[in-house]
Amino acid sequence: MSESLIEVRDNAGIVRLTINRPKALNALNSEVIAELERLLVDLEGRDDLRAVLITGAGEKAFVAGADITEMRGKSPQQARDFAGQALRTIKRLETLPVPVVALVNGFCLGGGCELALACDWAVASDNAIFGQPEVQLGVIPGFGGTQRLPRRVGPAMALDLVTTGRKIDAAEALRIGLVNRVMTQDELEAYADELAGQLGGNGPQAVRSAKQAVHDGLDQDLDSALALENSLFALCFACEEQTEGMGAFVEKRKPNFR
Ligand code: CO8
Repeated sequence: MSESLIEVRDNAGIVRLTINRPKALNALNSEVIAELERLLVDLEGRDDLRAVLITGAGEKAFVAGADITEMRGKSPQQARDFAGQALRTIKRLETLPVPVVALVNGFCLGGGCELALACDWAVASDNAIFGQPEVQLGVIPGFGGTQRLPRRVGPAMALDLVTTGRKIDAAEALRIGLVNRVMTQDELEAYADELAGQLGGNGPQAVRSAKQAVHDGLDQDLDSALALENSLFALCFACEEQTEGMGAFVEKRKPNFR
């Protein structure tokens, strides 16, 4: 039986997806993207989902980009379709209702960097290398990089990276805000458990609402976004979680969120 292109591990609703093409440094071809989309459609419908972690197989690469061998012979229309499939899939990842975190365990280039940018945050191993080198191949980022990178690191730094195609190390990625934390490969491996511990004690619906407030609010002017927060905050008081969470505080016990 052929090995799955994406391995799935589920620890009490903390789902870890591992892109599994280590021989091609986990490059994204249309099969990987289609499998990722199928998995995400399943995850979208799960009420017990708490977080999604995405990483690459092996110790060398997160994802070294879109698959250049597959892309090189495409016509403009085929390129548009291929990028369209990836854009749709990456958007599904971004809009999952729970925190989505990239565990960047090595090369994170081109489409790999664009995948990481669609995650709510990223943590990187100290050997990780980032970049949008598409101009060196005669193209531009096509999986959202020209739009999400400036929103994450600001337009000047994004333009530096997408026009020079230069690669940066984990320390620089941390400095410019592309990743939240840098750790060793071993620590990165343990991060899923750490996250399970951190999220496990929180109200699951509150975590979802917090993500929704940040994401939806960023697309709005400040006054509308503050009104959105106010509505979502009020809605918490219609949930059992708020009764349990605040009740537990007053009774000096740990909350038991269901
Ligand atoms: N696509 C296909 N195969 C790849 C890719 C890739 N992106 N990256 C690495 N591989 C393969 C190599 O060809 C090699 O295969 P083989 O063993 O069969 O020769 C294997 O992975 C190992 O790679 P290397 O031998 O090159 O390993 P090195 O340690 O020497 O180098 C690098 C590692 C620096 C990461 C190097 O592999 C590299 O530069 N890779 C390409 C990085 C890149 O340019 N990425 C951007 C791709 S373009 C993109 O993502 C655009 C997205 C938008 C597309 C729009 C749709 C049309």
